[in-house]
Amino acid sequence: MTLVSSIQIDIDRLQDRLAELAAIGAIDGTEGCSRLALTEDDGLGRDLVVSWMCDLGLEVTIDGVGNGVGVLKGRIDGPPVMMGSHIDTVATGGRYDGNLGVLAGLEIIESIVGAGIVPDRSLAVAFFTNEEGSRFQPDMLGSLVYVGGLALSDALAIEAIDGAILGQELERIGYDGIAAIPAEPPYAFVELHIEQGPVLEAEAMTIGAVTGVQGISWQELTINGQSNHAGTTPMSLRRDPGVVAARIMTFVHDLANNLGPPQVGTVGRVEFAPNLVNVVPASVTFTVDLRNTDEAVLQESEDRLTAFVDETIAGTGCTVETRVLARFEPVLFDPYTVDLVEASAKSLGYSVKRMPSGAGHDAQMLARVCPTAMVFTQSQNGLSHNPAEFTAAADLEAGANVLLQTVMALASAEVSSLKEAALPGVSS
Ligand code: HGY
Ligand code: MN
Ligand code: MN
Repeated sequence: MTLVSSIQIDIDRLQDRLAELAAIGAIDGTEGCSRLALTEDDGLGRDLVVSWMCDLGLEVTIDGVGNGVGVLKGRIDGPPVMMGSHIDTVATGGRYDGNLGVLAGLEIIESIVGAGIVPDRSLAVAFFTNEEGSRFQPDMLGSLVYVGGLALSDALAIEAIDGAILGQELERIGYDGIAAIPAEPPYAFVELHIEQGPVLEAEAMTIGAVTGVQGISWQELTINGQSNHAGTTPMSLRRDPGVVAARIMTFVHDLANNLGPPQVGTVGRVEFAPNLVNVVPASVTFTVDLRNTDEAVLQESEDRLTAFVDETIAGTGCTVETRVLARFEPVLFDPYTVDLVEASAKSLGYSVKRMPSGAGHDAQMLARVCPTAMVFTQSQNGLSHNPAEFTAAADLEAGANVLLQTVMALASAEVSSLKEAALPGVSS
C-alpha cells in the first residue's frame, strides 16, 4: 500500500498532552494516574480534553451517558471515520491506557488541520464513559450504551462499588449530556491502544493489527456464613465463609492453569465483613474475572467454577449468592479494516503482527455497528493497570502514524467500499 498521506504527527505535542492529562489524578512518585469513572478527577480530565477539542474547532457533543465526541467536518456529508478510546483509569492506572487512543486522535486531527487538508469524510475523536468498569460494572459501559447494547435508563441506575449511582455522578460532574443515544453509527472506528501485554515486545514487533477481543466473564460471589467469636467457637461449630471463599479463589487460579492459555482467571476484589481480626466473618464478597478467545472454553470455565462452588459449599452451613457483573462474547474485527491497519503499518515500514486483544476495549462495542479495528503499540515489560506502565516515544509515534494512515484511507471518498480501502495500493 502506498502512503495515503505524507502527514506525520507531532510526537512532542502528543506526549505533552499525555503528561498534562496524567497530572489530573497523578499518583505521587509515579508516572501514573488514578481517575476512576465519574469521580471529580474524571470530570476534570474530561474538561481538559473537551477544551482541546474546542480549541481545534471540533463540533463537540456529550450524550446521556457522558460519552464525548468531537467532529471535524469533511468535504462530503455522512457519518465520520471515528477514532477514540477512554480517559477513565483504574485506581493504579498508567498514563497510556485509553488516554493514548483519545489524545492520538486529537493529535491526528490537529496534524491534518495544520497541513491545511480537509478530509473527504468527516473525522471524529471520542472518549467513552467508564471503559474500565472498576467502579461501575460492566466495563465498556459508555460504548455499550452508545451502540444500543444497554438502555440509557438501565445504565443511569447502576450502583457503584462505593454505593454511588451512575446517573447522579454524571450530573454531579456535569456530563449528563443530551446527544442522541444510541448514536448514529460511524462510517468506521479505529482505536489505538497500548497492548497491555508482553507479546509485541517479546517478538520485537512494533505494531499489532488487532484481529479481535477475547470473551470476558465477570461475576461477584458473596459467601454468607455466621459471624462468631474467633477464640471461643470450636472449628466444628463454625460456618466460616472465609475458608470457603479462599478455596474458591485458589480454584480460579488452578482452573486457568488447567485449561491452559489463552484462558486467564483473576480474583481482583475481596471484601470480608466485618473484616476484623477476632471475628469469624459473616460474609465474604469477591469478584472472578474469566477470559478466553474461545467462547466454548470460556463457558466451560464458568461451568467448572459453578460446579466447584456448589461442591465446596456443601456441608459448610454457608450459602452463596452470585451476580453477573459483565459477560461479553469474543469479538472478531472487520477483516478488511484489520487488513488496512496491517497495510498502513507496512507502508510506514513498521513490523506488524496480527493478534487478538487480551484486554477489553471500546472497539469491541463499536464493532457491533460499524467496520472496526485496533492498532496496538508496545507496553514495556507487558505492564499495565500499574502506574509504572510505559510506552517509548518511538512506539507512541509509530502507533499514531499507523492510525493516521488508516483513518485517512478510510476517509478517502475514492474508496467506494471498505474492501477497496483495505487492498494494497490504496492511495489518496
Ligand atoms: O478489563 C479490561 O480488560 C479493560 O481494562 N476494561
Ligand atoms: Mn483501556
Ligand atoms: Mn484498562
